[in-house]
Amino acid sequence: MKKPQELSFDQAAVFQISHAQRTGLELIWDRLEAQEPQCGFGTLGLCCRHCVMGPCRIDPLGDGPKKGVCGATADTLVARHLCRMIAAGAAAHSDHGRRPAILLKEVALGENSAYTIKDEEKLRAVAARLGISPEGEVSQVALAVAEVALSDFGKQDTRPLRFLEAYAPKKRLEHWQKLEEKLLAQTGALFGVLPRSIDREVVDIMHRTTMGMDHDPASLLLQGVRCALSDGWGGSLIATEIQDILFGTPYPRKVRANLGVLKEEAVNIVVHGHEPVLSEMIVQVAQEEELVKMAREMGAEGINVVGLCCTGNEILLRQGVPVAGNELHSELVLTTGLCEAMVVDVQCIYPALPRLAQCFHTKFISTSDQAKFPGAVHIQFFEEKAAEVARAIVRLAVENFKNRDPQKVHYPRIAEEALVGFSVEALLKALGGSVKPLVDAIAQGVIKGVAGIVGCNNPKVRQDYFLVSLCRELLKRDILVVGTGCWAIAAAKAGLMKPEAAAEAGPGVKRLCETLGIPPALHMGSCVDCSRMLVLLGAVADHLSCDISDLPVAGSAPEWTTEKAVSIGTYFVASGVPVHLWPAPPVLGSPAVTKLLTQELDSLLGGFFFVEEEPAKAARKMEEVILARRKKLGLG
Ligand code: SF4
Ligand code: MSK
Repeated sequence: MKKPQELSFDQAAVFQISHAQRTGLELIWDRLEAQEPQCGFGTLGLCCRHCVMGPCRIDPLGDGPKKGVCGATADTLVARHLCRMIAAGAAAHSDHGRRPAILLKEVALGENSAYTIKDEEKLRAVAARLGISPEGEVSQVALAVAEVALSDFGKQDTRPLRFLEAYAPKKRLEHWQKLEEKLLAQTGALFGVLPRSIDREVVDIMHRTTMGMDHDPASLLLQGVRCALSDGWGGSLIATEIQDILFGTPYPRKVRANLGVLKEEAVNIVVHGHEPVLSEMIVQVAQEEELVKMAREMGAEGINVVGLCCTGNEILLRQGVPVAGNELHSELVLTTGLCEAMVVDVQCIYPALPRLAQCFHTKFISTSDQAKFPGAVHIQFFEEKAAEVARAIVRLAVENFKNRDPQKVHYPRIAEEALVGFSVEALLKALGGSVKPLVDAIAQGVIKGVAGIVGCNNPKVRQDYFLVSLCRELLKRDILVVGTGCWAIAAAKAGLMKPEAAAEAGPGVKRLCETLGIPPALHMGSCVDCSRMLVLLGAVADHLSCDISDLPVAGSAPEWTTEKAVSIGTYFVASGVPVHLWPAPPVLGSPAVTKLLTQELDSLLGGFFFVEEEPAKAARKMEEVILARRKKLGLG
């Protein structure tokens, strides 16, 4: 058994893992150990179960087979598998985006009175961007925006997504169009890159990766690119923009992060998953007098709602609700013995959680028809009855306070302060209304460039070590860091989101942060909010009349876990951003696909993937990319 400090870089986690090890509670690291050694074929992407002539596997080095039963090669297997990962990731983000789009339509039509439009200014700005008249009745504008969003999910023509056309910078849009024309002229075959509709690109991948369909790795990967673009400039962007309209655009606010946000004297409700639709309502009803009174009658001081993962990020940024941790904290938070309820919606919710909750008094409450868990209490969420459902959940948690066993309470009183909420609108405000000061800071060499860090925790990597160390390495090199998801929570827990943390950065980042009053690591939101980074890149590119692939920027997903991260990485690469990954994706079984991803995509799209195991080495490579682009721009 590994020592807790080998498993996590976060002292609160180390404290809690030690407790779990002492008391015999099973955690994710134990299950990883039980799986080892993990399957080499799977690690290399060399297994296939797409039909029942299989399962097939390919042995690249030994005496085993070099083809599947149907004749599929390693290149096909690897490319098909990666494509399906992209499709699954894009589907998750985009299905998330569909929900607020439908809700906006219902609110506009007066069919749902539980929600309102909180940010009318953003609604009118989004409408104007989409070419819809921003004037007139709010409900009319909202309906028109919702209709465009919903049509991007299901339209059947071949015109690119309206959201992509409206938001992608001019030169990038031209680049994708020309690429399609060039490939047609060179090969006589169609290679689509521009997404037609969000649902269609996922279906296309599921179709073309069945037995006996597309076996050409380049063709498969280009469809992967198209599908990923339908996520970044489509489903995720729609999620972000419409959630801002319905729940408010984030602006900077001070918050607290880590397990110490739990309160011993209060009813603790942990909300976990990705969507803000229910959690916003839980935060709201938990402040109602009747429920607070009920909590007091139970002997608690009040009700303490805290977030986890990206549901946590959503309400952290918009409501200032404290966040208990990122992905690998989801079990640890239960082991504190302080959670009256864990309420989950969708995505990144370990099926182990209900079993662990049963070791305590915690009610594990699932709410989505798409994410049910054996051992959970299921309280179905209906948007039109949002407040009633949220009240039922909070009441259950409050009633459960009496069942808390003080003997089982054990938690670290560790939490950091952070300044979060850097939406594009908030950043522009901090910059005085335009991206010019940021562009000037880059052009004058005050900072070298900007890096985006995204993604998850992965028990194969010491928790938060890569996320935090990479961030520190980049800041030291005078590269400003922005990001989302579990990285953002890691950076907040590590204190990198306090303005004072600029003292750790190089002189340029320090000066910029002090001038603008911002921290050196900027929290831009949840996983779907990676779209905010695309919008920011687009604004800078348009300001300079250049392409994103000209900008001194780089990205990283250094502890990635989910298929969603593959889609995110791919849409950044496809938008012209080089992206670092660790761990390596399951593609190394095909040298041809590996070469495509790490080299050839660069000439097609202006972005590429690279793998690096050490934070300092990854930061150096990202700096090299940024410096090379500066040189090309004549910035020295
Ligand atoms: Fe095997 Fe081909 Fe079927 Fe895959 S599609 S399981 S490689 S026969
Ligand atoms: S929650 S996708 S583990 S960032 Fe968005 Fe974290 Fe990755 Fe889930």
